Amino acid sequence: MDPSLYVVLDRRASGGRDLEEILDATIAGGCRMIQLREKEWPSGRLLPLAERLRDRCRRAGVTFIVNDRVDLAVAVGADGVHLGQDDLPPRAARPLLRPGMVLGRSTHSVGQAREAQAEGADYIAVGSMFPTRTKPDFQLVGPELIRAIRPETRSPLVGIGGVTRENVAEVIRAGADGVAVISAVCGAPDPAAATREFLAAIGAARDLTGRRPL
Ligand code: TZP
Ligand code: MG
Repeated sequence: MDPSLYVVLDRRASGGRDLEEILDATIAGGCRMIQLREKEWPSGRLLPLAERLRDRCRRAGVTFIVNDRVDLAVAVGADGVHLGQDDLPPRAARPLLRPGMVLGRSTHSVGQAREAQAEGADYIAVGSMFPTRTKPDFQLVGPELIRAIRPETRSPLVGIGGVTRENVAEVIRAGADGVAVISAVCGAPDPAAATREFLAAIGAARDLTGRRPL
């Protein structure tokens, strides 16, 4: 798992383009970890899309994670599932997953991050880093929360929410291993170029912190 730039594919942020097109572009730009986030489609419609994205990720050796849906993640043979605070907690979800599947958890406080760690989450997402239009009910916690959680865990920490090529360095400098982004890649006119620029900015910020990639 390399969450340096974790691109979350969301149809609603993709400007009418197919998610396959965005996926191929971001992989061409160097992205190594993908999430499918679809909150409206019923299972029967979502399954074939998830299978197509899984196939493309598999061919490229890219980690493929499904948001919210443990059942769908297992059904399509995804590499993992991402669960928010309103979803199953890791302790309840883990027994449903295949051995070795990645379990990610969204957190908004030090307490939630401690709980995610104690329950065996494989990575911890922390947000929202900055204001975002993608999730109207976001809780603004800022990169300061990464700074507060960092000493408590060796689990990969991923900053999410309003992250752009301009502000990503702040998140990495706070101690994040990577960032998860929706609109800054899915909504970019050229998602491959956006990905390359993100990765360059992340690499440069890491050089300053002395923190190594996972
Ligand atoms: N969780 C916290 S903020 C957020 C999620 C899913 C939205 C991130 O989207 P964007 O477009 O990268 O701000
Ligand atoms: Mg969720």
